[in-house]
Amino acid sequence: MVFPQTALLALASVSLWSPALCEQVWPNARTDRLEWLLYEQLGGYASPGIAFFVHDCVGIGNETQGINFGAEWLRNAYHDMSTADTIAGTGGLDGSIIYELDRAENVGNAFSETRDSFSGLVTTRSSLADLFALGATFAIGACSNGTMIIPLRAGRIDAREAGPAGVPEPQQDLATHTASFARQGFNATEMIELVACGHTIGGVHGVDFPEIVPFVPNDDPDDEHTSSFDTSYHFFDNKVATEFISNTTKNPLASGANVTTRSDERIFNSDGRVTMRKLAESNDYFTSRCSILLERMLNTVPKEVVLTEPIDYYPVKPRAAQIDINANGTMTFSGVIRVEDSLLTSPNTQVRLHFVPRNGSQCSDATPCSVTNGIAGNFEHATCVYTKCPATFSFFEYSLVVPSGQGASSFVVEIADGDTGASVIHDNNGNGFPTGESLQPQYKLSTQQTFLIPGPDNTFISKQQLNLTVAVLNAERFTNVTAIFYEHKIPGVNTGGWNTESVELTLSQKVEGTNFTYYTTSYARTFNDAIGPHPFDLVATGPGVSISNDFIDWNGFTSIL
Ligand code: HEM
Ligand SMILES: *[C@@H]1O[C@H](CO)[C@@H](O)[C@H](O)[C@H]1NC(C)=O
Ligand SMILES: *[C@@H]1O[C@H](CO)[C@@H](O)[C@H](O)[C@H]1NC(C)=O
Ligand SMILES: *[C@@H]1O[C@H](CO)[C@@H](O)[C@H](O)[C@H]1NC(C)=O
Ligand SMILES: *[C@@H]1O[C@H](CO)[C@@H](O)[C@H](O)[C@H]1NC(C)=O
Ligand SMILES: *[C@@H]1O[C@H](CO)[C@@H](O)[C@H](O)[C@H]1NC(C)=O
Ligand SMILES: *[C@@H]1O[C@H](CO)[C@@H](O)[C@H](O)[C@H]1NC(C)=O
Ligand SMILES: *[C@@H]1O[C@H](CO)[C@@H](O)[C@H](O)[C@H]1NC(C)=O
Ligand SMILES: *[C@@H]1O[C@H](CO)[C@@H](O)[C@H](O)[C@H]1NC(C)=O
Ligand SMILES: *[C@@H]1O[C@H](CO)[C@@H](O)[C@H](O)[C@H]1NC(C)=O
Ligand SMILES: CC(=O)N[C@H]1CO[C@H](CO)[C@@H](O)[C@@H]1O
Repeated sequence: MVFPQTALLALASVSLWSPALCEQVWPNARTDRLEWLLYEQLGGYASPGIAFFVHDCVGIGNETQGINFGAEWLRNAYHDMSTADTIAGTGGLDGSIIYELDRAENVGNAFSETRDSFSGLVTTRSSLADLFALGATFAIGACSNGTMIIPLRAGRIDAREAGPAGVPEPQQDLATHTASFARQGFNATEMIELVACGHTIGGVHGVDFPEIVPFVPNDDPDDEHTSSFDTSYHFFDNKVATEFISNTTKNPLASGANVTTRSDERIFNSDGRVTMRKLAESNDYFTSRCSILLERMLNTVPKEVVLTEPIDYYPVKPRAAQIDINANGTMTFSGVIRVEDSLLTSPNTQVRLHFVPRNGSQCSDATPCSVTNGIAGNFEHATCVYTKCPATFSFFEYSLVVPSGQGASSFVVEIADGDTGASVIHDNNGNGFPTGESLQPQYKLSTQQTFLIPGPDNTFISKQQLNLTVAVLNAERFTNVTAIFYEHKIPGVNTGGWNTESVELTLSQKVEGTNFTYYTTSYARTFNDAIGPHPFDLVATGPGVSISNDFIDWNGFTSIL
């Protein structure tokens, strides 16, 4: 069946067709990368699965060794943030902690472990500071069994160097802590609450704090001599408060033998236990106060940083789109459509893509521009590490060949219930999903190769080469077709900025029977750490015209070994 655009518009006015509600317009350079990491936590299409590190809170940590990954990711975010000066508008969640690990206030493995878990995911669209916030939201969600979902905003900027010291330490007195929390933007009541919110998971490691948790000769030698804050140290609940109020707490910072380091006791008692009693009375009140204060903590950033709106998921999201120009005068649009499972209302539901031809030409029986995939075409499923996910997703592959003169500037996605016939058009808030067909890497013609080359001192270092072919539509408009490659300024650390290299592509040939022209280049990079190549950008410029295709992932290209 053929679906010209005019027919689509006519159908849209029929009552069976209701427009889908979605505020976000795709693509969004500031949030799309984090949307992917946040909502495709497990499974999914090329998901790194980083949230698995904190499944059930402890995650890949080992409770018998006293290692709780959820607790580490939350403590990491607080320590990075807690040197903020909210009056001056400096510091906050900015990733500066990676330069501050030699300080006594940052003792323990939590901070280097969190850095190493996330640094491979740093891109120009996901700063280490954003990833630290993401990690904390994962931890809070996983430790609360999915009941506390902290809204995540994007846009934090990584510091290039250490900031001032000032993480609170347990031997400091109440006045010092009150002043410290005021500097961080939390008043005396909020200080009590935020400390309780942090100290509901994990505990104090005697290997790092022997003055708080003293070494006992016959103690279990494996658990880093960890003494937990409450009896549910892998669960985000108000036991930290109930056990404190009932005077049964084993929290080493509240009832430990060393009175000097009982900072939690001093803080929790500072208003005559009024706040702790309220937190102890209701777990719902506890988690709601913690949600508010932890969100504020994660959004504490230097004054020049502008955060995005909270990142919602797209009910329908294009993924891994490829456009190849074929030798026979056609072009192939292929890729993956991610669909929220709740939209797949019956086992017979069909997902149809309707492409809008370039320059208003019409689809026909001879040259159709729709493609349909049923539930059977679902080849992947994305879910989350919480018991209850905000959304789960299915993935549908598509491939459509059209004459290159017809092309396609955008498409809409129709989801049709196979039983009732009811149909919903997802049109990206009225914009359609743009294909960006005018400037496209050629996945079938490009190749990527990795090999070892002799380095200094008889060692070998890795070299990666991308032989890139790009198809440009109506190339006469442009004087320059340029690829912009990014490399980390600091190998291995993966933050602290980017070196960019602009490479002019060379005109190769006009593709017979089409208005596309191939441009090529060969780009080689050497690297001495495991961090893969960063996505690159393409730009075509000419008199009064400029188009771009940004953030192209190397993973799409064929690798030859
Ligand atoms: C006066 C303020 C605070 C002091 C003095 C303090 C002190 C400490 C100490 C000494 C530890 C033991 C660390 C270890 O052995 O690994 C700890 C653990 C922890 N803190 Fe705090 N803290 C404070 C506030 C906070 C806040 C506001 C949060 C988060 C909202 C937080 C989150 C955590 C977490 C999650 C752990 C457990 C880490 C693990 O088990 O690996 N702390 N804190
Ligand atoms: C956790 O640590 C204990 C004690 O060292 C060890 O016996 C156990 O195998 C570890 N478990 C995992 C899952 O690594
Ligand atoms: C987590 O939530 C699910 C239902 O949402 C429940 O069945 C399960 O017992 C909860 N787990 C814990 C540890 O509370
Ligand atoms: C802290 O602020 C909250 C509201 O933002 C207020 O209810 C509370 O009384 C304040 N506490 C102090 C000690 O000022
Ligand atoms: C108690 O803690 C303080 C501060 O860290 C330390 O100076 C002192 O030696 C500790 N006392 C004992 C008995 O460990
Ligand atoms: C707990 O200790 C405090 C301070 O010593 C005391 O006022 C309170 O009555 C005790 N509470 C219980 C439940 O024993
Ligand atoms: C043109 O080439 C493409 C890609 O090889 C192929 O899928 C398509 O069927 C061909 N079309 C015609 C009309 O030969
Ligand atoms: C190339 O573009 C011209 C001008 O837009 C158009 O008339 C012609 O049909 C196109 N040729 C092909 C093969 O697409
Ligand atoms: C990639 O391009 C380089 C430079 O033009 C060339 O030497 C090499 O043979 C090409 N590699 C492949 C696999 O085509
Ligand atoms: C276009 O390419 C030429 C030759 O490679 C180069 O000299 C010039 O700076 C480029 N112009 C732009 C706007 O990139
Ligand atoms: C006649 C016409 O509208 N031509 C346009 C077709 O699409 C290309 C690429 O978007 C434009 O450059 C042409 O102007």
